[in-house]
Amino acid sequence: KIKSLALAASLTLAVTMSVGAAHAQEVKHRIIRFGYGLNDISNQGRATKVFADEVEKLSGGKMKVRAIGGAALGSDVQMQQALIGGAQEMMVGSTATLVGITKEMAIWDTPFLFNNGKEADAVLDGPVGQKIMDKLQEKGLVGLVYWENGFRNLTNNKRAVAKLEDLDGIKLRVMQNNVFIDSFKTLGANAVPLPFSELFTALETKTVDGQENPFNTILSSKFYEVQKYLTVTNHVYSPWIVLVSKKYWDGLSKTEQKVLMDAARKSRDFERQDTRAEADKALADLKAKGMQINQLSPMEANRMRDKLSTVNAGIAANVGQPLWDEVQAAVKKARGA
Ligand code: KDG
Repeated sequence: KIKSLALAASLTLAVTMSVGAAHAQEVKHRIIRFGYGLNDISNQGRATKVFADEVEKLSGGKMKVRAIGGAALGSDVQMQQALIGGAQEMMVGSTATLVGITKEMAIWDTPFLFNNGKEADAVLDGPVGQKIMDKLQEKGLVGLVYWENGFRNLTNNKRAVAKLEDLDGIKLRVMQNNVFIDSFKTLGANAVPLPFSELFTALETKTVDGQENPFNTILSSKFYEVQKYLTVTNHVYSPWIVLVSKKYWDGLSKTEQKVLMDAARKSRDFERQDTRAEADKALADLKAKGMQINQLSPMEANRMRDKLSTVNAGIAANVGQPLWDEVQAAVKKARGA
């Protein structure tokens, strides 16, 4: 009797396990709405296409990514809420727009945190980058990978910004994020938070005088049509982050999750290369389009950096000193110091 009970138990176990395993490996027909803010011809659009193609390939054509650019599904903040609620499956957007959900994301807004892409990759893809990404889960979002938005530079219509004082009174659109608002207020500009989707019109109608974004975006979003001066400031490195709705993610099989993760990694590697190649020649392109370009002198960059040290203290207080220290240590390590 005991023997048959044990047999029944082990049979039940075997059946449960194989059903579980089948379920874990199952790949269903799925349509994934993947939203982003820039247009299709941007670096964001190109990498989304790589992601979509890879998902289709890895899933044997069962999982299809519907890429929806140009903020047609809403601004970053609106899409994040749709993901949390389960009304949209995926998106890519700025980490800066996530700070209202996960305050630790503000660490990536630290002015002059990274000197180059290599440092950014090492820290973002390393343990502390993962730790910050994982904090999104308790808020209903799953971060897969960081992409490169890039080093941000300043454009405006008022004057060439050669020194700190030239920023005085310039009405500058910033992302909807306190660190950006504080940073530019500290530097003397009149910082106006606006979603990216409203930026071109705000520049065109002169609601704001200027904005700051990587060369790639100034080019792909045609800001050169409505902005005269470009100052190479490289004042902060912006990451993008590829997100999945946690509600959606939790309903996927292990195999389906792996398809998304593998495709995200592939898109990340493509995106960083593509973005850097474009950034390398974008300045010449922007000049050819008629923008007047100047470099911020190292002395003026240092004056900005000094002024912004109060902002750094605020970020450290907000995210917690231990996390701040961890990121600083990771940067140091990436620098080989
Ligand atoms: O959806 C647009 C975003 O990806 C955003 O990151 C672009 O850097 C950006 C900005 O200035 O809003």
